[in-house]
Amino acid sequence: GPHAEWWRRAVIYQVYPRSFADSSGDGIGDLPGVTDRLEHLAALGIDAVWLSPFYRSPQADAGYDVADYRDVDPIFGTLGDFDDLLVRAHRLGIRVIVDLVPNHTSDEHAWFRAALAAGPGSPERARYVFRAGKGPDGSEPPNNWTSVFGGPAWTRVDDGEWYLHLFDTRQPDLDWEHPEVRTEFEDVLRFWLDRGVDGFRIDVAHGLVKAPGLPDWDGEVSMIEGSDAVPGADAGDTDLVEESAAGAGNRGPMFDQDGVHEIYRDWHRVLAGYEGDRALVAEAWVEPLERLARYVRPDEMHQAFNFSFLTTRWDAAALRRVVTASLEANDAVGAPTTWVLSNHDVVRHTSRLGLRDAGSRPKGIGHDDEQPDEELGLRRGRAATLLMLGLPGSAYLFQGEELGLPEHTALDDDLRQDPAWWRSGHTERGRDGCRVPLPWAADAPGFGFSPTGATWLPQPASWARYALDAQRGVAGSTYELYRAALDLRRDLELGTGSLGWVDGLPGADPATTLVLANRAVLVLANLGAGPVALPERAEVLVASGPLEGTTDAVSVPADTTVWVRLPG
Ligand code: TEU
Repeated sequence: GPHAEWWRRAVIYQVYPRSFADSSGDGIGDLPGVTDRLEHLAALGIDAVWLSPFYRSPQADAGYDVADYRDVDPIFGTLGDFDDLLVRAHRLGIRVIVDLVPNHTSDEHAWFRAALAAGPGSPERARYVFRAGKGPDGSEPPNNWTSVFGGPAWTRVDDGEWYLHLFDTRQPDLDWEHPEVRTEFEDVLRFWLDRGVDGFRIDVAHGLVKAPGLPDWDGEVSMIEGSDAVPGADAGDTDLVEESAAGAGNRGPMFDQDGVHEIYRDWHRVLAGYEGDRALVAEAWVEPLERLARYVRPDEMHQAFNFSFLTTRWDAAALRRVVTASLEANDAVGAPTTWVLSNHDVVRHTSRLGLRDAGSRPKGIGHDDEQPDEELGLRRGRAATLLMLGLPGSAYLFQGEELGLPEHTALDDDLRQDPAWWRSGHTERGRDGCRVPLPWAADAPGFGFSPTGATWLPQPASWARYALDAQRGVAGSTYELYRAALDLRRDLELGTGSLGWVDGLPGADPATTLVLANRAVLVLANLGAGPVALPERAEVLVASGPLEGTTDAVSVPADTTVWVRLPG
């Protein structure tokens, strides 16, 4: 039917429940808050939502530390609230993807509590990665791995054994060689599939299987600054992130082991047993793109996040290379490409693009750091979005980007909650700045996030201009830009189109202007300093910002993207 393999072209909106909308008044967003605002999402024109974790959790990593995979945390509501959300979303034609966190559990998960109680050598410990320490009294960690959040990846328990945690100490890694771990997660998949979810976003999908013997390793484990956006480019390439040499970081013994694919083949079969095109999307910080594409081979996952844009500068040649490389790598395995500009782990793209090096630094920004130029960032952010939405494939949006929200860069340090902030010894700013509660109403306390005005993180006073009610129906607003683009993208079927680079458009310097054709649409992104003239009689469908010139001679100013239809 027309909706078969919907995920190939879907625009999927990430809801971070803690910060989307609060119905209870405690200042923390919840599932009924999401349900109440589903009409906003339907009006925006997205195809699906991905809900970040709402399961029972002590919230040591904002819910990515799950204590019970089959229940909703009381701060977010109840299972009944989840069922309501799902029914209402489906009625509005919105699919729902939930987040599955299989690499680690919470330290409050029943299995981990049992493992602590049972002691060394017990079957309970075998579900996790417990080891004896090194050194005469075992006081040295079993190997030299460090946690993604900083510090050693091992913690010692009272009886002297150590357990592995690639993330926080409160997120013990499971042992995926253990058959019970495998059956348990297949059951968890079925639990949510039976309730009617349309798919799963698989957290740290490249991390589950570790190299046998857990060998020492001297590379970086950090996920973000290690990304080399462009496969095959040499280290001297100035378009690239400086740290690209650290890219090998993701291929250490803790990530992207061949054995992980067997798990996803099993899961593929589980999903295939259900009607309705359920989908799996891999969160795998893996490179190069050919290596990432292995996660979306025909019998594995359906999508993988393509994080290339997070580390690519605002540079026409660099962007063209990553777009081409992304499409090629996915075409080779018959999977759709995905595009991502923002998510809950990185600096919002409007702020990345407002920095001097324009775009390539997705780590946190603090008040002492270089501050983004908010207007420039917004302008480029809108241009980047219109470029992304003009590409074939599936696109992910992070809540608030439809409002043009910037990163909150002036949070008081004592309010920061991200474990990456304090585990790194404050060398990382952490991810709180992109997780600030959304502004819905310009004049309400807390910008209408909660009925009481409470917000779990403070919002900058300057956010009134970004509130939904300040933008809805306002020509030229970021919200109306997203709406128009999503509308056109759907009508013109750009998601299932194919890309052709257009060279030699008069006046468009390929060093600074990207020009591509997708179905009937020509997408032109001007990343240069001066205006680019549009071909005569080109019909402008949508523009990321104001255009210049007269009706007969339209030109596209710097840092602006347009979609046009050519005459004839
Ligand atoms: O993130 C995976 C990951 O390794 C990075 O995005 C990481 O969060 C970042 O480098 C830290 O600075 C996933 C989730 O998206 C993230 O929110 C969780 O914290 C993490 O897994 C652990 O579950």
